Amino acid sequence: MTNLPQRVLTKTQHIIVTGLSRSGKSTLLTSMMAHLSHHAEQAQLINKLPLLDKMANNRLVDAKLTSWKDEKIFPYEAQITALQQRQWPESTKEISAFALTLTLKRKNVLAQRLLGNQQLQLVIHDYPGEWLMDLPMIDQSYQDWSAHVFAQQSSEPQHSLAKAWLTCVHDFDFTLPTTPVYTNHLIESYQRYLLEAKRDGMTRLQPGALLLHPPTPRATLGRFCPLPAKILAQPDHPWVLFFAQAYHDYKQNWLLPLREKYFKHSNKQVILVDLLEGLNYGKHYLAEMQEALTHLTQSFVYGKRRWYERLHKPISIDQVIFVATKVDLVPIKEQTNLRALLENMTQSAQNTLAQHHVEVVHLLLAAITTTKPVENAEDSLIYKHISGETRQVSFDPIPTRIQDLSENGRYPFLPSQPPLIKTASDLHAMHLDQLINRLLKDNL
Ligand SMILES: Nc1nc2c(ncn2[C@@H]2O[C@H](COP(=O)(O)OP(=O)(O)OP(=O)(O)O)[C@@H](O)[C@H]2O)c(=O)[nH]1
Ligand SMILES: [Mg+2]
Repeated sequence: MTNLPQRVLTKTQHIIVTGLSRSGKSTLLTSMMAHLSHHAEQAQLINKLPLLDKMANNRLVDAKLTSWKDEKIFPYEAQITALQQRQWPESTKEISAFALTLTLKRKNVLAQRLLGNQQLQLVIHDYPGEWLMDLPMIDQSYQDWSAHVFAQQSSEPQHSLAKAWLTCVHDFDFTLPTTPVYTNHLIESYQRYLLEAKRDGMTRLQPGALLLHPPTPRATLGRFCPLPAKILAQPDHPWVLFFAQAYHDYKQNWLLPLREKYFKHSNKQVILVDLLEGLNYGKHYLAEMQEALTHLTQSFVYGKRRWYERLHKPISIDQVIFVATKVDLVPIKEQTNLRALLENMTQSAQNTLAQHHVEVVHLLLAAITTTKPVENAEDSLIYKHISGETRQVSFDPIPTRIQDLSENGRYPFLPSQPPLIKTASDLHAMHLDQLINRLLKDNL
């Protein structure tokens, strides 16, 4: 019996890791792989995933990273090489995938004797955060999208950042023909705003194609910008027709296939949120992030499938795990509040999910620990700044609700260096075992 075809013994779970740009997706995947392969090694001296052991009862025999179908494989080795040089890996430019194949002993002794080890394959994609932000556009018309962008730019902090663009579009002569010279003039002004807003930490910036080109041959897609209300009010205006067509092409030829291929086949969703960047930038930024999260949850298919629906109902997400990332950047004492803030931030997304009977979990996580606590100063941390200098910082108590965030609170964002490591197994994480447990829970 032990030589049953491997595919019969392999269970495949698709997990979608969702997170805005720079939220920590790639670092998490790297750390997860490093820890699981270390954990599976028989000769390991220190157990860095203690909770996993408790649940899985030492059943993990092997963890392997393999390619998935014909997709580009996640550059794990390159990520580790960068970390060995004390550099954070680069921002992701293209989509990659991997299958994390875990070999496990079975819980039931008899089944283990009859069938041998069980294989669980977790299929995970990594992609630039920008692509995610565009998904809600699929359900919006060009006109609605345009109006929405201008509404966003009427309040701070976007308003100040958009000044040059708003002047440009306001003074623009829309009787000019829609030839490349003029369309590019307008698009490039909008693109400069997007790039500047991204540098300033804004997240809801669309279309992502103006920040990062879709892979060729689609490189010409996504070249449009919003139009002011006075022009939009004329549905047959040549500029409206021109940009509405470009918007339509972007949706049909890039966003829809993207969603179909990468975002529609998962059972579990991990949503990464970098709250610390938010705390550092202030209330407006956190509120903006909250809205982005709510919009995001509208782009996925949720719902618990009953056992008799499994064959005919398309795959849908039945568990969502919200994760506050990089928690090594706050003192341990503040982690309880940070978790409450995460729950507060995701409240409206949770309401949507509750309607679909989706299980929602909140976790804190540091994929790579880069700081140390300070003796006798619970509100402080010590870390190595990217300049190489060792620094100590202290924090004010973190609020549990966005509205309680004080404008003068001290929530420093620490540009820390990754730790000095020789091999991948030297990496340390915080609460990673809790996340892995959740991902494996229904399969063990
Ligand atoms: N201290 C600390 N910093 C982290 C951690 N994870 C990520 N970072 C920082 O956050 C940055 C972004 O992390 P990435 O993993 O590249 O984020 P991403 O979501 O893949 O970003 P994109 O590829 O641009 O969408 C890194 O370069 C690090 O500076 C962590 O666990 N601890
Ligand atoms: Mg990345």
